[in-house]
Amino acid sequence: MAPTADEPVVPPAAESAVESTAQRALLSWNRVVLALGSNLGNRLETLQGAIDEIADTPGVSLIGVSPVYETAPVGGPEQGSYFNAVVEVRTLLTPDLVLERCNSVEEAFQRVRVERWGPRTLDVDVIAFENVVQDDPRLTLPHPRAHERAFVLAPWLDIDPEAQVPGHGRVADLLAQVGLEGVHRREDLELTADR
Ligand code: A4P
Ligand code: MG
Repeated sequence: MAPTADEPVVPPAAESAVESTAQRALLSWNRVVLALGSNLGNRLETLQGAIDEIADTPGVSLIGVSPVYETAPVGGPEQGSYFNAVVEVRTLLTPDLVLERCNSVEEAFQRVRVERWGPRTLDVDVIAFENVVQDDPRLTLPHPRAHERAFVLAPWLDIDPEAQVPGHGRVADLLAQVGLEGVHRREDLELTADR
């Protein structure tokens, strides 16, 4: 029946618009920062292998890979120096699935958890997931110690000079406070995003 003059006519929403709105709500590409550390075995090969595994994850797209830093161990028993790096990804995965993937990558490199802060072939931590702040001990966001660790802040700043640690401020300012003692960029080494 044709509408009368005083009846409002609401045109139906285009189906494609409805679909893309729904998809946006369900699937958004979130920005995630991951930190990698290794101080056993072939450290550079391990970090590169981990980056390759991260890049191969469905729903994960690698955006940036930092330089390699050689760093003095922080905390734990006496142990050798670390190689540390930071990668930035965009992902469709939830925070829990990102952590699960990080744990699988660690396992693939035969990480054995013997003691907290002890030597390890590979540690992959979720440093930040967008601006999410959560206190869950299984997955604390941002990583509870990232803002005070030069071995995370220095490589992160290299790939994103505007980076912020949610709730703590700019990475550049945090690194200026913490200082660069014990962290040394290895100009002679390189990690790559496209292998
Ligand atoms: N967990 C909670 N939040 C997170 C998160 N944001 N990312 C839980 C990753 N894991 C998170 O982790 C212990 C528990 O933390 C897990 O059950 C996880 O669900 P883990 O990797 O099993 O153990 P860990 O790494 O020995 O302990 P932790 O507390 O993560 O140690 P950190 O703080 O990561 O420190 N010195 C140098 N120079 N370079 C390093 O890379 N790394 C460490 C480890 C110590 N000193 C270092 C370095
Ligand atoms: Mg860890």
